[in-house]
Amino acid sequence: MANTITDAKVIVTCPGRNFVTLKILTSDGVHGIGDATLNGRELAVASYLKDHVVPCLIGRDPHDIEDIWNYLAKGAYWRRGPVTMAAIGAVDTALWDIKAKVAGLPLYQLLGGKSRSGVMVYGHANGNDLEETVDAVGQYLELGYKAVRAQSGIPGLDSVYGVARGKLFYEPAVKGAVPEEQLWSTEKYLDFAPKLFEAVRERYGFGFHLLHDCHHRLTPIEAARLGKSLEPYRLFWLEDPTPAENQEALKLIREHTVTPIAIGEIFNSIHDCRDILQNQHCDYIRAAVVHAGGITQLRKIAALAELYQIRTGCHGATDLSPVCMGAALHFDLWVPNFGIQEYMRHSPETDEVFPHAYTFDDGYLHPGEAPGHGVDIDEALAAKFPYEPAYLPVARLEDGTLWNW
Ligand code: KDG
Ligand code: MG
Repeated sequence: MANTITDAKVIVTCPGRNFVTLKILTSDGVHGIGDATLNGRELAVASYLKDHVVPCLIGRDPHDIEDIWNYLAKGAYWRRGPVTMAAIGAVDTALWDIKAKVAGLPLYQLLGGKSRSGVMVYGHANGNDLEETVDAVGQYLELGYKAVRAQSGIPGLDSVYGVARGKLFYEPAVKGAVPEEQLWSTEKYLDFAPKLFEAVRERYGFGFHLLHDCHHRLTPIEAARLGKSLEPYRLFWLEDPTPAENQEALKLIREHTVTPIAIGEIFNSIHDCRDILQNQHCDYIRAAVVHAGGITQLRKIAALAELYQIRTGCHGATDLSPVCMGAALHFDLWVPNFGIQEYMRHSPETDEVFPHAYTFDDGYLHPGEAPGHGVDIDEALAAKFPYEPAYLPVARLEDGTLWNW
């Protein structure tokens, strides 16, 4: 009898932070899993999957990945959006996992084989002030990282994106029934940022890649000024300099600076990427397996980017589960126009809930050779960590105006 999808479970677990995982079961006993986590909106995706997607999967051939993708993306009539695309991304990832397991091959072999021996990753160095952050960069270099992102506390601001609160693992979501509010000052940031990168290069030189995330906070001309002021420190990239809705902003930034631009972690469709890629308004595209509709759409985005020598730099924060990381690493090992992969280590509890085949060695991750994407879920352990409401913070300017977090 033909192999069919017999069931799909949506598993919500909180081993330190919330994750939504889809597990698809098939008649010949093979299962696949996909990440469906959308930070701060987890239950919306869980419901979308349980109530509207899972019933449509039962009885289908799990090998019809492209047809199922189109069925879910076009068949819903209501297209795109982070909730829909995270759900589709989870189905797609689980189906690629199944196909590769049935083939008895690691997923990267089905995509076209390896294009490199390892996946260069960047780690997150952060500190409460300039000194602490510069020291933290050194710790990552000692661990063998070839690329480090630096984010620092800013004089005069209480809490800043990217800075851990006394923990080893930075986690932007804050537990609680409603989001925490934080104050932001672009003036203080722009005054401070060049001093940080000057100090990092002065201490450690230029023999490694240095990255920074603006996290959508600047206006186009402010971003242009920052990019220009950071040119002497030769960043690998400046990420999300402005909010991505106004894509023309990148053109203005480009006219003023040669600091490379990365964007796209909140994009969920190839159509979000299309104009930016075709106009060569970025150097790295950050769309991720989970939020951009899985491997099926991500590889189309990468193929479009390749035409313009734009490289990939997949989002890999802690809210993208180890399942997403595993799938991303297979994609990264294969994709011809690979740039870099973000790697924020998950907590030990999370790693235990999601046993995985990927390994870190000397600045590179490798997805491993296990059939599929190499990541599973320990359901019994996951059940011990029930969902806890948590949200990303909200930012306001010092006069109370709501701003981009
Ligand atoms: O859920 C939001 C986080 O993933 C985001 O704030 C992390 O910007 C981020 C990054 O570059 O990792
Ligand atoms: Mg970012």
